[in-house]
Amino acid sequence: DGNDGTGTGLATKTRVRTKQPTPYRVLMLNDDYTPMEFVVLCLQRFFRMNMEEATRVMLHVHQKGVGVCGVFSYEVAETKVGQVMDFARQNQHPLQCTLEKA
Ligand code: TYC
Repeated sequence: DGNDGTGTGLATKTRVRTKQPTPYRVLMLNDDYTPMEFVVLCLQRFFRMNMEEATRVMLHVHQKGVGVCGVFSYEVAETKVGQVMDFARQNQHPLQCTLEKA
């Protein structure tokens, strides 16, 4: 409970730190060349989306230019951006993924 448990009444209370990490959005950007199926595969593989969800997000990006893949801590967001960018480069697609403070 934050007291010292000795019954002395000593003022030993401390606040439990509950600070949450700053959330970051991972964004997928549209381009003219990356195949739709490849974007769907990325969303399934790196963001654990099912086919329906991944297709919906991909079509949103295709039509609007940008879409949200998910919201994560900075460390997780940065890792996912790297995974998508590495996978796109390996497959010679210009797909771009980035992050921003949510
Ligand atoms: N615009 C691409 C096409 O017509 C498909 C695409 C969708 C590319 C989403 C990137 O993030 C993206 N083949």
